[in-house]
Amino acid sequence: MSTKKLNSNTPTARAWQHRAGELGSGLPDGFIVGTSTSGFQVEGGARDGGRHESAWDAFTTQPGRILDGSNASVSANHFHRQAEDVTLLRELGVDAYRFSFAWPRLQPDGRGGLSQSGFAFYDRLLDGLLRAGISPMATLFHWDTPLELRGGWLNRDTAQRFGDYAHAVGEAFGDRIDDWVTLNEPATVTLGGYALGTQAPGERMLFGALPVAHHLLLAHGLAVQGLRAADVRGRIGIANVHSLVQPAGDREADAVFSELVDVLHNRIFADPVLLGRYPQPPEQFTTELRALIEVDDADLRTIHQPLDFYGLNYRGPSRVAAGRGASTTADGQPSAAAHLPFHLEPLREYPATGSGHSIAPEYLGLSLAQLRDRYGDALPPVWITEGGAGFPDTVDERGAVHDPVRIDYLAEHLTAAVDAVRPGGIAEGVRLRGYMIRSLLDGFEWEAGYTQRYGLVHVDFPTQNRTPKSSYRWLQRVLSAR
Ligand code: IFM
Repeated sequence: MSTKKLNSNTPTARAWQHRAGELGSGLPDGFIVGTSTSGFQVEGGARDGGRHESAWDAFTTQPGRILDGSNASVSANHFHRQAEDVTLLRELGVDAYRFSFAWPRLQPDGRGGLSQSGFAFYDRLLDGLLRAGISPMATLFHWDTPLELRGGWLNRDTAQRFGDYAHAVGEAFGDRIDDWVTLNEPATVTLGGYALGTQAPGERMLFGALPVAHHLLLAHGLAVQGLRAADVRGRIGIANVHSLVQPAGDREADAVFSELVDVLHNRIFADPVLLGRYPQPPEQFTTELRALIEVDDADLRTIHQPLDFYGLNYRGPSRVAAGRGASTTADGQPSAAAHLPFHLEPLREYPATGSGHSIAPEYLGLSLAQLRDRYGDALPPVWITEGGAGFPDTVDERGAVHDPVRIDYLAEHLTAAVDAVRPGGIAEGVRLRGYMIRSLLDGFEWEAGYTQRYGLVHVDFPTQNRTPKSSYRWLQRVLSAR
């Protein structure tokens, strides 16, 4: 059996399109539904208003790094079209919108005061959202590290710079933001950016990347302190990507590597934040993980700040097998992952999105249950801070985008999340606040360039025309049926 990658217009028999009202009326009272984007992925406006370069701008100039050779200098041009995009959000009927402040737009060199033009852009966005009755959730760091910060996240000083930036942004916007996310997916930055080199800045340090994880976590703690010192009125949390990890077979080595991947992908980013300590790695790997085991207790105290919520970004489960894999980079070269003594295997029993993530909604409930079981009372209320599906998408001859598979995906994941936390559900006890659908708009999908689209709204990049997909119309009906 091989994994079947779907396109969003693959015919589906599941007919969620017709059951929007049923889904909407079944959502619990007060359950918040929003959409999310991130600055680098949708804003464009690369040089407008004095935005300086980020590590991702530099990465996109390196040959072979981005699947279609593209960059994000225009992308969905949200920088110039924010008013139209807020109208799309209002007409969609969402309760909340998650966006990210682009660090090099607000603080071009990663230090010093906030730029006036950067401030003006987000000031208008926030006013527009509030006028439309949409609750803003703001992420402080969604991967666009200012290039001026030499050494990026290998340099401990970047954490200090981030704490200062958080404080300045908190002072500027703290009266208007309901929810603050310090970091988006420090695991992806560490693993993709520094361990494997598939993402910016492209380092291939394998276990040598672990200090990056520590500096990011320190940055999180300093940012929470910075926001609280700025007396922001909103709630504060972090968005971590969690993947339930299981061994591919019943060999002892599969189990050991599976535990290692769980530590590297999930637990080193959640345990210190929620419990104030790094996890114990499988004993075979204590040498590789020494950089974390031997950290100063004072750092752990900084990282372990009281949080108002915990964000779960969900893509799907992972299956781990012992032995080297045949992993390649965007341009088909062997990736650093090919040097590891284990590899990830696809879950062949599930179909996959165009981006290759298993469509396995039951694992969303299982991930919530795992968080509850691991962290118990230390787990604050939870948000699904990202959940959505990327496909190439197809525009039909009338200019419409029919994406029934995305509708199924969203319906089944929303249902799985809500059902999991109901009385008697597998994750009963988790206080689930809401679900942020990725994404409002198609945009720059990192190393995949523009080959995968996540939007509820299609963006024709040459003309910048926005066309709501059938998933947008479907979600409109779900939300109005509440
Ligand atoms: O688009 C990204 C997002 O920026 C971070 N989480 C994963 C998404 C899909 O790859």
